[in-house]
Amino acid sequence: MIKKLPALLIVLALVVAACGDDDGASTTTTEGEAVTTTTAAPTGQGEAGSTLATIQERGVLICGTNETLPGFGFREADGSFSGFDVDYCRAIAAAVLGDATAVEFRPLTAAERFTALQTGEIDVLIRNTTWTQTRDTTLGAHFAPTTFYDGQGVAALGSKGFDSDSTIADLDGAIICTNAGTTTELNINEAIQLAGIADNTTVQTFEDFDQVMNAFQAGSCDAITTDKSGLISRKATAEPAAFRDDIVIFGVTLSKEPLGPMYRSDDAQWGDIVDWTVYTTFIAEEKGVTSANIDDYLANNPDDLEAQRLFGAAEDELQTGMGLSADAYYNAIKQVGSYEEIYNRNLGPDTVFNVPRGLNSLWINGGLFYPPPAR
Ligand SMILES: N[C@@H](CCC(=O)N[C@@H](CS)C(=O)NCC(=O)O)C(=O)O
Repeated sequence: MIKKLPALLIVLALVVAACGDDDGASTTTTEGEAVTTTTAAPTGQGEAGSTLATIQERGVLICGTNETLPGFGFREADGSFSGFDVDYCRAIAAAVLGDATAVEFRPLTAAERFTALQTGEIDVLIRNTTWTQTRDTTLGAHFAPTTFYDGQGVAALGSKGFDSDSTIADLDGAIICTNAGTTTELNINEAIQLAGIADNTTVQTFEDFDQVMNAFQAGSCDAITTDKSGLISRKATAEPAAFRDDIVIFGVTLSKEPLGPMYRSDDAQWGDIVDWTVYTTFIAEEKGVTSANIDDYLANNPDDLEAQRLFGAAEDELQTGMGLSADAYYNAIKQVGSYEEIYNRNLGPDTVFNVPRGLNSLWINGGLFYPPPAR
């Protein structure tokens, strides 16, 4: 009990900070992130190494995610969750619990997400979250390898004279809308200043992106801005078709937005487990291993010692040393799939989004994914 008291005080300090109340010790950035010099220690699970034990005891992974971003994190009409980020929650559950369905999805807005991670309300945050220096160094958290390389974009309506060649300077006098608690908000404010249009131009923020889209559709916003993946997702699912077809995404990219899972930094074992779940999806794609062929692959490729180790079929496997079962990453691939499968299922050519792989390709295909060797 005595041991728990400081943790409680830290939680309270973070909650106060997240609500924007500057008490001198803690401050919030315009992203709504709790930034504190003395209370950044993670508070959720206490002892290092205990996240895994907590999840195993609970029998369920609690994954913070989006519920309003089709293709990444979305709550379907029947209450189920879908999306690229959601599948990474499932892959971690498969690795840790042997069951990709053992996940409780906790929908979070951008402004809520970091407090939920810090207080231990969630085990991991996978919600189109950009890896930045502030978030990496002041929130008591770390990032897993990037799963989606993105960049910030802007969209407006063709009927108002915009097209894909439009620039930030063309937004002089406009109302530009986005959601609060994001890197987006910071980047757009910098961009309008650099374009010399800040005096005339308004950046308006909303709690979530559904509100942004509603205001855009109602004509209260001249332009919207967020990660380009988000713009593609929102355009593809906008109704009615006349509005959807009128939305144009500018060619310009305002920033780098490397998106990936985020976890508390007090528990290195947990961080390794999440990191290697991500690497395993890359390695599986490198080898052409899929959920459908993994058993045949292991049976037919006894000389691929790396695969035999990573998927738990060899004596010198490394997963048990990480606190997992030997077949942890076999389960992740068997039940959820390789990076390519996760990508195609949610964003690929057969989906309404059809997002080109671009930077989100393996190094052997000209992209940025270069997983370390599993040895
Ligand atoms: N990647 C950026 C932006 C994340 C973000 O919140 N994006 C918006 C638009 S793609 C979103 O997810 N909106 C859904 C919501 O807030 O409910 C960040 O980490 O700050």
